[in-house]
Amino acid sequence: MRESIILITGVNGEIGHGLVRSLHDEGISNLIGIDLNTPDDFVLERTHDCLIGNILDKNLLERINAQYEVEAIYHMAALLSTRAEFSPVIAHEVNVDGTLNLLDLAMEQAQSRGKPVKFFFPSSIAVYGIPSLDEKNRVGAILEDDFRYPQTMYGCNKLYCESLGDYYSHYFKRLSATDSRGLVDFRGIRFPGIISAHTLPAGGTSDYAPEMIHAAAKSEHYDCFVRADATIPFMTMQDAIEAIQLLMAAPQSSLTKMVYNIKAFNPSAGEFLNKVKEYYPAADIDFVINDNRQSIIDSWPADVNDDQARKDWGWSAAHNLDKAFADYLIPEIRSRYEQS
Ligand code: AKB
Repeated sequence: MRESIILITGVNGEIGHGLVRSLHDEGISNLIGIDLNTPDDFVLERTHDCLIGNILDKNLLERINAQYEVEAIYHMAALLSTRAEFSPVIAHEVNVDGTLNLLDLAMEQAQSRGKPVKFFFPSSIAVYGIPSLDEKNRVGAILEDDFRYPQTMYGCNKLYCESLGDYYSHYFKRLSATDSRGLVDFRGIRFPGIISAHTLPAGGTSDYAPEMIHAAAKSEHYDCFVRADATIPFMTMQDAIEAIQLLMAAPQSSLTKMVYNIKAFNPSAGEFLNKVKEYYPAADIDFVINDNRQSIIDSWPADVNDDQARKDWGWSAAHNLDKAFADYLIPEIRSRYEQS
């Protein structure tokens, strides 16, 4: 008998850490991680095993396929938006070919088990591309079907992978004799910027918010690379993980979309800095604008409409901006830096 497992790719990344923390706290002990780098002790102590390797390595995925029964895949590995602009072809390989490999693994597993494999895909507000700042300010909270004209390689990759998820769930090899519909149970969330108290992001364009608060906590200088009026939605890592768990637990029959918007709060960078200064009055933060990164933020929505996630699977953020700081970021960040 093959051992039954839950697979997390990019397990040593930000959301990987958050997921491992929460699944482990729920008592789930059959987590297998994959990461390019050896995960830190936090992850190693909370997983059954971690495989060091690349999701582009088909031999590695074949070994997993042969050795385990995969119940669910949380596919978190990706190159984020800023990093992807420096290496678009590599980003395409990792973000698209890597996702294709994982969807294929899910399909093979589902076919051999004769039951669906749940597949969680973290999409992003980067799938949206609003042509001008005037239009961004005018349109306000946008729906899932609006403005899907991404301006970054990462956004293009995420949008295409949403379609691949739809293909694997509903139309896979429809000309063959075997009916594979529903075997891959693909569920996605278009995340806003995520702010964790425990980890720092790497290579994203929404990184300015988490970087500001962590720099202030460590009494370090920080140059914020977007203007004070730059506005996109954000949420805490706790809320992001809660959303993944809620969506993955929802009955398939209640889902009307494959990929959902969710939101929590959407301060401008200036408003976020003011909040940081309420807790760290000496925060040493300047605005030193990088026009190219700013233009990416300008193309992303200032707000999204998440009514469908609320209706279909009961989504609602626990943290608005005030609660994010008072109940989560400040207490956890303080204890983190006091310990180190
Ligand atoms: C990024 O900035 O690339 C990500 C995202 C918004 O998906 N954090």
